[in-house]
Amino acid sequence: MSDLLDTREVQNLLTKVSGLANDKGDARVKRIVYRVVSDLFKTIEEFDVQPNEFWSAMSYLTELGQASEVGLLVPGLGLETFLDLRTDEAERKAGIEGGTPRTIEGPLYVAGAPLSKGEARLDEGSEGGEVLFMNGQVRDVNGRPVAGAIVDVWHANPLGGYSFFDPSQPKYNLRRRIETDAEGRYRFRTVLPSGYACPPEGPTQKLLDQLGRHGRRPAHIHFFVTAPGYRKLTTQINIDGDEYLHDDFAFATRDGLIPEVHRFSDPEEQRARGLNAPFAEIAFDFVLHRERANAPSTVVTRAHAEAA
Ligand code: MBD
Ligand code: FE
Repeated sequence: MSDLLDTREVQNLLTKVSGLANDKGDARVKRIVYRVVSDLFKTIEEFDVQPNEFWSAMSYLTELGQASEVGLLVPGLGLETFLDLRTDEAERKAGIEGGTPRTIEGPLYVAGAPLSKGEARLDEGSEGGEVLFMNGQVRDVNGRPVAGAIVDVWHANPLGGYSFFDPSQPKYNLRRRIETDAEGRYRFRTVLPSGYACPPEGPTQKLLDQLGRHGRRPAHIHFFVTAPGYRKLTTQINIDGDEYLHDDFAFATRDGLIPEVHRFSDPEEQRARGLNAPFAEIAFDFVLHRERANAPSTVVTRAHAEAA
């Protein structure tokens, strides 16, 4: 590689750029900016990046922000999964083991969904698709039920679209918060989601195309599970059988998060649930860890929409 990076001129430039030559500002930010800009300089050198290529990358970043797809490219590049792997490692070091595996939040959570006790219906009956009943228990690692936990659930409709981001859906469609009952139980009725596909004309898919990758996710259901005194669990379950189950562009599929889907095609069983078509049922329990001081909090502060 060239010696340009090692010249006094470039080294002085980096020092001044990152504010390391002054005594104001934030020391951690300065060190991180120094590293990131230095690494960019190195990349430009190593690949002999030409000005046209550089400015095309800057246009790309602008477009990514304008299309509100930063939160989509981040999981697509494995960055959100890497943050999870780091949290997993920190927990292992703190002696936290077992419990329901975490996986990424993704970009499509909306705060403030309707709250109910014990049970909820997530759809308004206008979705089509196959009815899904899901139920389970929130427990601690010692098997004790956690009453009063909040199961905050959100998922896509049978077309793979999420309410709020898809303005054709009702407010908070397929988004609810359910408080567990005295036995730590929750249950809900909804419709089976379909997998998600990145907007085909968007900047995320544009980069994925250049990487020879698709932008598809298997069908999945997201959860935040919280309870006072417990570590917040951010996770998802996948719908078994999906062709993208182990080929997720967002790298969120994990062992332990693919519950069995029970199918009910017997008309008697359908009638008993007030239905006249085959339906599906999933049982899934969430196991939480108690909060503790020696591990970083799992409460992640990030910008969320709130339905108007
Ligand atoms: C999703 O539904 C999702 O969960 C992620 C991580 C990325 C894009 C769409
Ligand atoms: Fe999702």
